[in-house]
Amino acid sequence: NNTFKLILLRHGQSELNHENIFCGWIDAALTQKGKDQAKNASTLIKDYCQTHTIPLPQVGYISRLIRTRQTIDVMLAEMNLKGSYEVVSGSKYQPKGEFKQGHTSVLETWRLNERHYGAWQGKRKPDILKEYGEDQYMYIRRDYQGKPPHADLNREMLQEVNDQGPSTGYDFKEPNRHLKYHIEEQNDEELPSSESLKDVVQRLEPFIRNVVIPVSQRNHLESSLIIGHGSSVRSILKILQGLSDEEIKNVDIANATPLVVELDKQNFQFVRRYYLDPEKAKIDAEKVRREGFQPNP
Ligand code: DG2
Repeated sequence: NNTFKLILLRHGQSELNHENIFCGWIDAALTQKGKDQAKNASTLIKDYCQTHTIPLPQVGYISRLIRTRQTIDVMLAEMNLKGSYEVVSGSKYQPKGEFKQGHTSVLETWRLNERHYGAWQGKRKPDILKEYGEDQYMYIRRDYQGKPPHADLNREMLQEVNDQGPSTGYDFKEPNRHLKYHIEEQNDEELPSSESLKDVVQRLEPFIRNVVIPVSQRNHLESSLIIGHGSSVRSILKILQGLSDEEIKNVDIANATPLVVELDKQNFQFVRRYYLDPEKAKIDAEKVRREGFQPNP
């Protein structure tokens, strides 16, 4: 076993995924299907760790959005692991003690958040596709530099409900930023109001290099689990695998499909990556790409 296994996962289906609505930093919860997907993911991970005779992940990373927290909660319960949770606001971290087997230290960071989808947040994908046209829609969704128009942060601060509301009638609220991200604001983190994938890579890379890798290396961990979002998982692949701006355009990440990135234990260089259920991953990724083109995902 000369590789460290970094297990990447996009959270299970959220209420806004289900409604075909751009979510970004809106704090949507998981659907029942999303929770079931999280359970299936933990079964795959349990089998994987058993086959490779490595302990279940002793360290987990999640974003500050509730859909990743709910995903890991379901998974830890399913794997019989106890969890403790801690918010890390910057890109430095000093563990308070040793990591133990049977316990998972979960570190929460805004750097793993979905990209801020700007003014597109809360809007239906088919409506945006109609408004912008196919080329522009796909450019903003998938080009490395594609960026939606900025969100009106006053709305986000005031926690207003979207005027028109999504056509399905789901009553979502945008989180009050000052309440939700006060730890980050106190530490002078600059939080965005719209992001491209490039912006996500820039905010996430220091966390991967200064927290995830040293924590794994210094504590001789065999594996860790990262629960992120479509854009944060794509960013991690870009960072660790060194994918080009062109290559990353064609990568889509389905909900709750475990993706293992093996890194050399000596230098933490990329060795290989694979899905634990490659056939399902392929079919589901294609569906993600086509979101907006059909009425429902
Ligand atoms: C989706 C990604 O992110 O949307 O923000 O709506 O992973 O948090 O559900 P997630 C969103 P696409 O970029 O795939 O359209």
